[in-house]
Amino acid sequence: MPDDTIAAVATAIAPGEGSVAIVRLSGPEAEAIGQRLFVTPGDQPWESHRVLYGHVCDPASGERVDEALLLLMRAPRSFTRETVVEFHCHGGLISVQRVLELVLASGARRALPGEFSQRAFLNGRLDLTRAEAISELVTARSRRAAQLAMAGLDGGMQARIGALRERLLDQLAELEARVDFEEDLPPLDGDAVAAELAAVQAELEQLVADGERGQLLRDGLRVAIVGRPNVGKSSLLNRLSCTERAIVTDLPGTTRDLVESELVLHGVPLTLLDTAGIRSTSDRVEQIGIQRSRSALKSADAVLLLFDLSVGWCDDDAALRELVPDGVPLLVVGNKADQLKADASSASAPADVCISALTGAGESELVAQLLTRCGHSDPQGVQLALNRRQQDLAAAAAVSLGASLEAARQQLPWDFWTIDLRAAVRALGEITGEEVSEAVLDRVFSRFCIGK
Ligand SMILES: Nc1nc2c(ncn2[C@@H]2O[C@H](COP(=O)(O)OP(=O)(O)OP(=O)(O)O)[C@@H](O)[C@H]2O)c(=O)[nH]1
Ligand SMILES: [Mg+2]
Repeated sequence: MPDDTIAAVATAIAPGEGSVAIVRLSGPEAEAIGQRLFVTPGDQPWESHRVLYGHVCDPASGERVDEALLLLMRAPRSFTRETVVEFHCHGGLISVQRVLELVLASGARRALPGEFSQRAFLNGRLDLTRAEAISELVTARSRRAAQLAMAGLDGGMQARIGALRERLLDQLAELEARVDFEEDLPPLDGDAVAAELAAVQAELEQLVADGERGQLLRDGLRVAIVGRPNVGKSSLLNRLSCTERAIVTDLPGTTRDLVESELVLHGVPLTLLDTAGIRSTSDRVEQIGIQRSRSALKSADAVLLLFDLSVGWCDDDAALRELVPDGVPLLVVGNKADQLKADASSASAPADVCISALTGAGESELVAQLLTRCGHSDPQGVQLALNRRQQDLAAAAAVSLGASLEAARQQLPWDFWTIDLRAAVRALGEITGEEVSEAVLDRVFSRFCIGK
């Protein structure tokens, strides 16, 4: 168990923003440090789970550094199950940093990312899936991602994985007993064991597939809008993001640099990239912009290739389509449908969807097709989603179960079944945190933000 006291600013740090900032301490010295630095007027009792009003003062000079509230939560009734002290200071950068410096000068150590949560885990306050869910909630970029994180925080993942692990442990116990005391025990029905292992394996595979869809809600997508000059790329970016983010003119070559916009479509966080129209040009600045368009096209998670319906699909559009890497979802979008003459339907031939960035026609069809191509077909379908780490472990467990089932199929002795079954149990225990090494824990928590 850690025996030192850690401290960090627990709230977001951004210049000039936020009205309250919290400096959080956890550990055996937290209360003593709080008493040393906090001066309270009047007769306020220093009690746990009470808010005190006062000033944070520099004990060396007596200078008042900030007016603040202090919250003391004595062990074990705190997030970390250690004694926690929080200074609720005025927001802004300078005074909060000074409060933290005083706390550090009084004997606390700067907390590593996720170290408060790591202590909560080590002290049995949280299981690993809940701890990870907290981090996911903090970093969620869409409401759906936050809902998934909350499902994990409510213990849904722990219960689900824990139950599967229990089922495997039951089978493992039966098998191991037969390895040692076969003749003293009633015979074991190998088919029933194999059926149970196969059922757990199927559930794990389903969880991995759901996790893949959940990943989209967590990580979001980078979508590049590319096309020849003047086809309406910037107009589309502005329409989808409901802002006048990018400059639009009727001059080809208006956009010279990448323009990014963050938005959420059907729960999926998107970074939309408007790019310079691709053509051959002697303009130096435009050439550099076009180079950036080409790299955006190659590195994006998905590409919207725009062309102008009033001009029609041409060889240059076709050449651009060739640049999109294999396997990257691509949607060919005909724009300026409002200018398309009724008798010119051939112009729209290669288009997956026709829109007008000017009027908004076709926009919802475009969004629906884009998300479908990126694998987001049923936004409400995923209720629980494993993160990457958990997915890898669940997939490894499913593979181990496959090996056990193979031993079953070949009717090998019981101890051959148990080897891989034990590996599967261990992998699930690594998800829930019941069987996890310190190195893995350090890696998991280091991805958290500081102060969490
Ligand atoms: N009629 C019509 N005009 C459009 C539509 N979309 C864009 N435009 C016009 O087309 C012109 C070019 O639009 P932009 O959005 O600047 O085109 P772009 O593809 O970003 O052009 P570059 O930045 O030069 O590559 C502007 O005059 C827009 O108003 C549309 O759907 N219908
Ligand atoms: Mg543009």
